[in-house]
Amino acid sequence: MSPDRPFPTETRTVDAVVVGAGFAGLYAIHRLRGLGLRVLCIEAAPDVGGTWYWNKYPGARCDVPSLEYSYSFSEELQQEWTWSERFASQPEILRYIRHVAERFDLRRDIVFGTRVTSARFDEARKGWTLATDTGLAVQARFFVAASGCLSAARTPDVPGIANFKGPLYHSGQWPEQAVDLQGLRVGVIGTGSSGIQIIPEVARVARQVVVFQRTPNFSVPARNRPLMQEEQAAFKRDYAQHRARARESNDGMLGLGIPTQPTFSVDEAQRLRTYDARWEHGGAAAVLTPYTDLLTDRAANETLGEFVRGKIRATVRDAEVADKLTPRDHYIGTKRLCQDTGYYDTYNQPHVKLVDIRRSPIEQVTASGITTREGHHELDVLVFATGYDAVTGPLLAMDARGRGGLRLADKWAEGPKAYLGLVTAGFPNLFIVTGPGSPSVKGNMVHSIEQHVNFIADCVAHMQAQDLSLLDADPQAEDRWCEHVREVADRTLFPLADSWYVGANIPGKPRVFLPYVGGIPAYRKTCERVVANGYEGFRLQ
Ligand code: N01
Repeated sequence: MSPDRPFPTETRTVDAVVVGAGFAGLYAIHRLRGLGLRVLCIEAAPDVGGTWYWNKYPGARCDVPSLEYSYSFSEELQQEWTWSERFASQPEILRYIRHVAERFDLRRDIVFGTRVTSARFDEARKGWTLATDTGLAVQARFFVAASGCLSAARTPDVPGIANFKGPLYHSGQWPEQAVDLQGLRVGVIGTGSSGIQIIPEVARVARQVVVFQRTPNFSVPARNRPLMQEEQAAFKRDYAQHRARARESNDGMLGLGIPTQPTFSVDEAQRLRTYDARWEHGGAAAVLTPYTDLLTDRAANETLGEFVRGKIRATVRDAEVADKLTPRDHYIGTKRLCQDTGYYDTYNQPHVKLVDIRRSPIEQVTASGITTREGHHELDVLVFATGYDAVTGPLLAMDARGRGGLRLADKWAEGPKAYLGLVTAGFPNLFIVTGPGSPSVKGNMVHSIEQHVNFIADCVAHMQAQDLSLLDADPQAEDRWCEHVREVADRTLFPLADSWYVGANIPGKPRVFLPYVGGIPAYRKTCERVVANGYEGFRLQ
């Protein structure tokens, strides 16, 4: 027996096993318990929080407004919790999630510090057996994978990495204990959303910061600020209406309203005034949504891309550095648009250095730093903000085997297939929360999580009421859905970018556009139609 698959020392039998105790897993426990099911949740971390437990890096903050990035299922909860800032910081979101876990008494059904090592479907028992790295085995009729979309952190295999003498951190596995970077020389690899949040914060305390950038990214100011008491109270008075309105937008967020005009329906002067106003308002959602066609029309997109490039040039004093920071390889918004506080300005500080590793690639990590083609950088600490094996990575890591021993990794060898991003044919009674082919990362995650968990709980309730024990996807319905997801993506500029949305950041990962970009309202209507038609596309018995 391999060390990561110890013999079971304890076997527990429940009705539903949930993997992950982040936003998705916690709500799944709550809903499934409400149906009278015995539920057990398995969580790798020592606490609840998921993404918001692991991403404790300096500057970690949500890019969805806090009043919207929160559960809507309980009116009391949304009324009683007070947010302190427009965009909540990681510690505040973690406090909120802990509060939810206490308030709904969820912890008693969670085992912490336990990682799933395998999941097997058993035809005779019509259920799943999950093995874990602690020896705990769990048998359950239903398996709910709430393991997150951005939870499989990836540290690239840079030559010599093991030789580095100082500490090395990944943004998504930040240690529990405070990391003191005061007076140190810090190397940061990666300039995605995480790197762009980390770099200004590290620059506040470090003696020197060296940023190793492979691809420049677009970023827009967050314009975070404290939330005024009266503003919050006013929002809460109409909470239900705000939530309902947000559900009608493609990304599940209020933003500045749903766009109605195409880009070239207004003249350039008017357009620039609009872009400027949104830049001043702050937030990626506001900047990306003034016009209907910014993510479908190349020329329209370029007007916004060029506007942001102009902002970079106007902010960064050294023209050569500004040029290195200017993205030209993708259409704005086709990689997740970053949102920052003082990112570009950070490069005006004399102790912050930008190394373009496309021009001067990293040759190796040594005991004392990083050597690129152009020279050696002495460093005390390395920070990897190098991203994730997104969406499919956490699911494949559980080594799920469905009917006839079919491995999920084999079924998905050419790319993931899932009906509505919720279920995958051949893996009965397995539900995926925000899986591939659902809106998931293309909008307000908390909204999509609630919608998926409600769908799952309603489906389980339907099975209970009808005395059904097995649910699977019809492979043809699954194929049609995957084709639809692809077609919808192909009508946009998204698939053109080498982003994690298509798996381009993971060597060898099949290039498949992972989320559904048809918008949250269209997706929700499809789910509602599926249910109204007696779970069309599902096989229930
Ligand atoms: O990861 P990323 P992230 N050598 O994959 C670089 C969410 N999020 O953790 O572009 C050198 O976006 C890579 O370079 P390149 C959000 O959805 C949200 O930053 O592949 N560099 C890139 O610069 C986000 O999109 C917030 O050329 C290497 C970076 O590392 C998602 O999480 C905050 C490399 C990775 O960027 C992931 O963001 C944080 C190598 N071998 C995260 N490999 C909010 O604001 C990779 N890179 C809410």
